[in-house]
Amino acid sequence: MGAPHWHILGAGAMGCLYAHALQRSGCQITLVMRRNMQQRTMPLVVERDGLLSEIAVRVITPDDPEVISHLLVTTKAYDVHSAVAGISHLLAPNAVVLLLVNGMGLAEQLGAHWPHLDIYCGTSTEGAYAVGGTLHIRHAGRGETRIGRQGQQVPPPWFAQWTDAIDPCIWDLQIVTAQWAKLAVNCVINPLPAIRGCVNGALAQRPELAAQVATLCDEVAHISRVAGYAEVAASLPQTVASVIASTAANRSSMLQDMVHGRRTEIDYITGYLLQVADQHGIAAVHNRALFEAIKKRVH
Ligand code: KPL
Repeated sequence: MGAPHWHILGAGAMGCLYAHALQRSGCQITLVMRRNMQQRTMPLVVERDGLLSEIAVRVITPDDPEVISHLLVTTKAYDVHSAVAGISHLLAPNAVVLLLVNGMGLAEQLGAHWPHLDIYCGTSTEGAYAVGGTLHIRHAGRGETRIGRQGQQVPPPWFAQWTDAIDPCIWDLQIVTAQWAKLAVNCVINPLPAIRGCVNGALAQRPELAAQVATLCDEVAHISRVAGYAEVAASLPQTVASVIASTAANRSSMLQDMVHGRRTEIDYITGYLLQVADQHGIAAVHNRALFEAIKKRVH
């Protein structure tokens, strides 16, 4: 069997990063863009350590006659459902759908709506952001990609191509725990700099912010423990400290969304945490206050 043809929905920084890596490793890649897009190929540029690498990537729109067998979704969490609905007529029966998006619970929502789809989840700690130009991104920090489906021990055949293309790419038997670990870090690091308008590094440098980080970590760790993620809870303060250090100069994605007047992913990050807290009767006052403060600014 040849390398699968991946269609990518969501040509933001992460979508471009994966498109570039997969195409360079020999996969056929197509970006699914908006209906008014005229071009059929586009240059995609990835900047890494000051070096530019450009590829030409194929582009289609939902109006094109196409059958999608493997779909990578890298949209914002709140766009997943409507974006998949917009191309559902192109999906092969039993198409593979890999969700590499923030937040949790989205695979279950898609599965309930489209039970025939073969859905997998992933989470990534790669750092990348758009630098102007339509498909031009800068790789800001090396991380890892974890992919899995809760309870599935053996990776599907297509996963081999991912390990060739992405270094490191890990088949995670506990993908839900990996997603929760990312969500827990995001609950602390994403909204706080968004409200304070600072880079991530300020959370360690400014004493009042460091104190808030500690309070949030305690609360998120408590919810994590009660929800069954004791290991995530135990290492949360160290994980948060190391993510702050490795992304010190970065502006969190939520801050960038707020600066550009865009909707944020707060409902899928802190909002999801609060749903779990509610299920367990935990007040989560600090996360709730942050959630409400973000909701007041945009949305
Ligand atoms: O993933 C991130 C984001 O900005 O979305 C963090 C971990 C907060 C790093 O900036």
